[in-house]
Amino acid sequence: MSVLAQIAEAVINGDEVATPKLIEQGLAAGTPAKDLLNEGLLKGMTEVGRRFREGEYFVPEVLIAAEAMKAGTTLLKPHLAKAGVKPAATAVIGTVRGDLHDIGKNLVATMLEGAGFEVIDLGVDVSPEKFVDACRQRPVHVVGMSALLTTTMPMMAETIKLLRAQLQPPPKLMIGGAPVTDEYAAKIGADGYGRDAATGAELAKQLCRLGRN
Ligand code: B1M
Repeated sequence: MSVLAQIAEAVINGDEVATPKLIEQGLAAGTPAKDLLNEGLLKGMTEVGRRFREGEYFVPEVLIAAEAMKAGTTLLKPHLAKAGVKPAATAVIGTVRGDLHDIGKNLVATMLEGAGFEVIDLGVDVSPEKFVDACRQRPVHVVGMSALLTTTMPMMAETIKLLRAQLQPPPKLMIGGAPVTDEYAAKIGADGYGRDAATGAELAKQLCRLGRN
């Protein structure tokens, strides 16, 4: 098995020890950092996303795979920067004001990274103004809002309203979280709704017109 296939496999298996070792091995053998990222780590994470979407993997497996991917990307980052490899697009993500749930949001952030996005994670209890500020500091392609409470869902509507009023043109706007639906997304003027972390990342790619893996 090639080192790239082994890296993908290590991420799929959530092997936090083997993943960075294999990245080191690949770098030592002269494999371009970009290939180690795209054909190794991201390929593995795409498969994790597929398994999660199809019910073969559950939250713990995804979290463990995310740790393995993080161990690999930490090692790879300086090499990617040296090689001038830039993320395909930038995503800002956060749990909206009044809401402290972040397990799902963190999974979406991981899947977005796994899909090649640079992710600016604003954390929890994020005000509409903070979302706007984050988009003013850099070019942002997509903003993701998460809400787990029926009482904080209307905050997504307020955030969307402010983002659309303050940013011309506004980034693509997507929402998600257990109580959220497609109908609600349409009602409040979001560009889309992600049912889970994997479909959220796929949606972000579609909204930013990045190719499907
Ligand atoms: Co809270 N809580 N909680 N809680 N909590 C719920 C959500 C609840 C349904 C429990 C219940 O009553 N059955 C209920 C909400 C009821 C409602 O509004 N209808 C509830 C409540 C009431 C509360 C408090 C008000 C309780 C209290 O204090 N009286 C309080 C509110 C605090 C606040 O936010 N201001 C509260 C507090 C907490 C804890 C802090 C204890 C903890 C959160 C810890 C944390 O997140 N760091 C917590 C937890 C853990 C839950 C449950 C048990 C689990 C949520 C979770 O992490 N699920 C939850 C009940 C349940 O769902 N079984 C509950 C796993 C996670 C992977 O799924 O977040 O749905 P989820 O994310 C999914 C998708 O929704 C989607 O992808 C993810 C992965 O597939 N997704 C996106 C999420 N965001 C997305 C964004 C996208 C796309 C997809 O694009 C941007």
